[in-house]
Amino acid sequence: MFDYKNLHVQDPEVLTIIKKEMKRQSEEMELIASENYVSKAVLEAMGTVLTNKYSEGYPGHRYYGGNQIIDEVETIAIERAKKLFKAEHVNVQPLSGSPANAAVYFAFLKPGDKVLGLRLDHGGHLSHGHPVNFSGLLYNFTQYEVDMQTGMIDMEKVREIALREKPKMIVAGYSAYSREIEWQKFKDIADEVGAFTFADIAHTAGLIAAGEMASPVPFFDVVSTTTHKTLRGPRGAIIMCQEQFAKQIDRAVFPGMQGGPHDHITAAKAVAFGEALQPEFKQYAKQVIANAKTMAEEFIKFGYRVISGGTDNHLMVVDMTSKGISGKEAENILDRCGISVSRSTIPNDPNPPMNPSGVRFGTPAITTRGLKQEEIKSLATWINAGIEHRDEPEMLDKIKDQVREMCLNFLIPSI
Ligand code: DSN
Repeated sequence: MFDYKNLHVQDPEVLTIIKKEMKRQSEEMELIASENYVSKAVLEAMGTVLTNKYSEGYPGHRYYGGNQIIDEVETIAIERAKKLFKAEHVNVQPLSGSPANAAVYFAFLKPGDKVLGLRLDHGGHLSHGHPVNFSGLLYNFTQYEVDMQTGMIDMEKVREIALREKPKMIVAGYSAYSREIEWQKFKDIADEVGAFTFADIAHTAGLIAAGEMASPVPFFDVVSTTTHKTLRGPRGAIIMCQEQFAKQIDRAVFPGMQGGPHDHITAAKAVAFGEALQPEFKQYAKQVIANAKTMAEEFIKFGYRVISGGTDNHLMVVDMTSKGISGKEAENILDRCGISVSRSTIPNDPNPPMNPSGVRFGTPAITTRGLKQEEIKSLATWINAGIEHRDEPEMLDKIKDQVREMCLNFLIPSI
């Protein structure tokens, strides 16, 4: 990989910090559902002179000179994304997930328009209408919920709300929801009330691209995704839409929301899409799901309440109060053991978002490392031991050593 010899001479202070993070990533287990490890090729594409270029506009229509080569890289990223998701039109310029979603709203809505989105504490995303977010401030969101008994979305309830509210857009696709999404039912409801359909598949894009989960792309009006979660590309996003909305999406991204795209990231997106088109990526996606299912089963065996009783994708939300501990406390204890997780609300959480009741666990990163069901069982055992013996420093030290040893046997591709 990179030898960092220039950084070493010019700015050892920053290099020291980068090296500390490399060591942390190498020696700790990453169970944050939205994180992953890029390949060496993706990392190399990001560290290129393409970062030096300004290229407002689109291939063949730029507002700066010297963009003939940038046009080639953006075109290849677009073509690969179209093939990967079977999309009619793709914009590869969005800088990240929230800006992509802002562009989608900007393309389809006027401020004050009515929209349906899933509540944040039920698994939705901030940009799906939370009152502190631009989405909730600019648009008139009504939030739907998961069913408290099943932990799953009740499509009859969504239909009732849609018939009552008559939204202009319905948002589906979530950040902390572990079940298949009934895309076709969302589409049917939207058609019944005359709403646009918008899917945010940031979390499951890799699983969808691999054909391991159902895709909304062929029939939803517009679909956004980040490129760095299960899709395993650089930090960024894309928007896909039906051809009839292509112009309004492109205009909303540029000049509506953004200036120059990040061309070095566009190159890395192209590389990641190329990787996701390979047969090995399908195996990866299958294993991500198999690992998550095993992890959920193990947690249930250990007596944890897993929201919805399991998972169909790469993540699960676990109610830590079933073990007499908050999500934040669990996050801290697991950090102490060399395991990174993110605390999470549970549906109708009685506790505040900074100290919620749950933890969200995900398997994309550890699957990239090569972990399979056998290792997942060990990991779940250590997690449970850490939670149950949280007041025993020697036990926590022992778990940390075991985690580190496993990490050193399953290396990160880019380090
Ligand atoms: N921050 C991402 C996540 O963790 O799900 C979503 O934006």
